[in-house]
Amino acid sequence: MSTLKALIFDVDGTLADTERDGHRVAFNMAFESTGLDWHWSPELYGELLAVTGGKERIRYYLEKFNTEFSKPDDFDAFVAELHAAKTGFYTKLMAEGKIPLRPGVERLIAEAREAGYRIAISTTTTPENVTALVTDTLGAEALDWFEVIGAGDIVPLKKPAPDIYDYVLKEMNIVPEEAIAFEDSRNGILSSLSANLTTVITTNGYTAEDDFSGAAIVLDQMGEPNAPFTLLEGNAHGENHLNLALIEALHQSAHG
Ligand code: XBP
Ligand code: MG
Repeated sequence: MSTLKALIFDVDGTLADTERDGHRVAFNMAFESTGLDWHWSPELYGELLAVTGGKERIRYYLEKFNTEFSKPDDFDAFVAELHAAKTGFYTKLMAEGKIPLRPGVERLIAEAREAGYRIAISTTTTPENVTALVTDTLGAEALDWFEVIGAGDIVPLKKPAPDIYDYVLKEMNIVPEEAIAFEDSRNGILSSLSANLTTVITTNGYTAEDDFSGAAIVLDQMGEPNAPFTLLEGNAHGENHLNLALIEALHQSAHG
């Protein structure tokens, strides 16, 4: 029997619905500002999400969807510059405050902190993007609430590899049995399960049809007491929103 000590959150799609109206829009702004005639529609972006990481996604787009593009000599630098421009646009969009946290996220984080749980972030996105989202939704002081923010290129392999979760666990000096992960996507859960973490899934528009085999529970959202989640898979242990009682019960079922 191991004690639950930490909650580790994915960012994109889990804390906020950032992909369609945040990242995608910022990529398109970067393409335009660089003089490229590329445009990623919401549908195409859904296909591009097969690959995590913005730089990796740009490469995947050119390999699979825009093979006519003649790559500049220094292609690595081209991708890096284009992606840096995208990060600039994304953080500006966050500052405009158009992307709120998903339902229940702020409440759950408050409950976890109140109860003395350690909290951390494990994400594929660029660190500046996490700073922008957390600051613009919870306030600048909230950055200190997260004991570790594992993000972006800090590990060589992005999700679905377990590396970013392994990194966060190591930095927190805990074993997987002492933590629980919160994810929204197939690549996310492949990463967290490979790191041996019990995983709670909240789906979103892009991931509702994903295969979440191995999840402790699959919900459409964390929900609030007066705006409950829909249970998609698993046992909600009599709860109608994702609270600590449910999280502890899921952890207990996995490790009890
Ligand atoms: C998030 C990602 C990221 C963002 C873009 O995946 O795949 O690449 O879409 O961010 P997850 P960057 O939620 O599984 O961590 O452009 O900064 O890479
Ligand atoms: Mg995600």
